[in-house]
Amino acid sequence: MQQRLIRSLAVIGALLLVGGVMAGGIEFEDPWIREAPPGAPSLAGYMVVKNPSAEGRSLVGATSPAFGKVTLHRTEMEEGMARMVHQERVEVPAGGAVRFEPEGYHLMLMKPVEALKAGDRVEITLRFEDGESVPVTFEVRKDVGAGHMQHQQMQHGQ
Ligand SMILES: [Cu+2]
Repeated sequence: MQQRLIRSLAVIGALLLVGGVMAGGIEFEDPWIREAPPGAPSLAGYMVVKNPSAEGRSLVGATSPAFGKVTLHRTEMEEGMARMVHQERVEVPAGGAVRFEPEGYHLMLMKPVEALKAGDRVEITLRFEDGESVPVTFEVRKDVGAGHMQHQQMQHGQ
């Protein structure tokens, strides 16, 4: 009887974890990194940043022990060419969300310390303008959208 109760509690705990990471009112959903071929100079990280609070928040940077440098990027189309543009800040409006996804905003993860493969977990600390820093665990995955452009083939703009 007691064992069944413990098992139910474990299931509830797991469901809460699936719901996303909560920190300072900001919620990070589905954080993942696209697997890249070994030796790739950079990888891309994606997630959904939700801000259920009544105040707008701005993401201004990120760091990770797994990468030499992490910056905020956005892919923009210019005359039919995809181009990555560095973002000083990404605003997450009150009661809104910003999607980091292929062909849009992404975390540009440069100079990986070691090759990462699907299934690996990496911690990236996201920094907000108000000084709050939030560590988030990202999972490395193979890209599911085969139709997507290869990130490495795009031009880098600053
Ligand atoms: Cu980029």
